[in-house]
Amino acid sequence: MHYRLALPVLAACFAGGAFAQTKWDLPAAYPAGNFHTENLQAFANDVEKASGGKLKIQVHANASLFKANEIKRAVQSGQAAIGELLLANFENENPIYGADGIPFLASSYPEAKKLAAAQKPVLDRLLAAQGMKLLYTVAWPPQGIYTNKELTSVADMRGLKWRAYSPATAKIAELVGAQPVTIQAAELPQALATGVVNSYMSSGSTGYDSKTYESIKYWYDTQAWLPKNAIIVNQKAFDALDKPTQAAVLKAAADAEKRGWALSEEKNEWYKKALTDKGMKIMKPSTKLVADMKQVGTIMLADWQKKAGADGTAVIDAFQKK
Ligand code: PCA
Repeated sequence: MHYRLALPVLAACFAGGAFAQTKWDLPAAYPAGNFHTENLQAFANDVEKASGGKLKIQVHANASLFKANEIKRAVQSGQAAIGELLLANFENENPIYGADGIPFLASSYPEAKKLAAAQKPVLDRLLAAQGMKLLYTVAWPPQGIYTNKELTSVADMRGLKWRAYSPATAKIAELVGAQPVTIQAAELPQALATGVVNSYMSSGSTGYDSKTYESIKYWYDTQAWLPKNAIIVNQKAFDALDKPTQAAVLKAAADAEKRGWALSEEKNEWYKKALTDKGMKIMKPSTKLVADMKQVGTIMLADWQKKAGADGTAVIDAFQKK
């Protein structure tokens, strides 16, 4: 008798939404301790709190749910409601994704922010056409060259076994005569430990995460570009949330963007010190090496502009204007 009365009351509560919780899986490609992932986790916590527990986002770090280059399609198809991707990974789909992967186009935090703003309207349009929405982006720290060989010019890079993470980093290898192998960050520690690769370009962040200091001696601090991670959401999944929860997601995303960029810049210094403490030498590249790398950048920019057409022109114009 007792139960007969209580159960409908409980059921009414669920139906009324008081306890209804939406759960989103968030595939991410970088280790749990990486600053991007920590920022993502803070974003997820903020959303859960601000939505009063109505939306719970479960972060799956280190490519444990999907490989880095599969996350975009997973979100597009709704296999995951939300995900983190490295924009530059998708340059072959549309050059606009690769604007922040061109060496020496935007090579400082202020420039990277300008480029992010210039890219955003086009990214919004491209993602919307695929049923997705951009929530926020955060830059990686500036990219430098990991190698065991002392580099005086790019001629010294010939024949290196080069880890690439994107079409652009593979292209660099081609231009300098190195042998590119594409390896996602989650598999980099093993590739280094087994000698599959002996060089690559990335941030101090990934060098630290992947324990690159155990097999590689130098990092040339070329500050060549700052690629961005983007958090994207499936539009239908977003639209299915009630209005206050949508607002909570957007507010948490704006906060995460601000916090993430600040964290990236702050950690950039920390990573360099951490790598030094682990025995690596942080090298200032020679004038010749910088000039050579800039030439590589010039070739890649011209190439990119040819492929990127009117959208590319719009992005570069907006970047240079502001
Ligand atoms: N780390 C990522 C992408 C850029 C970066 O700094 C990686 O190496 O895969």
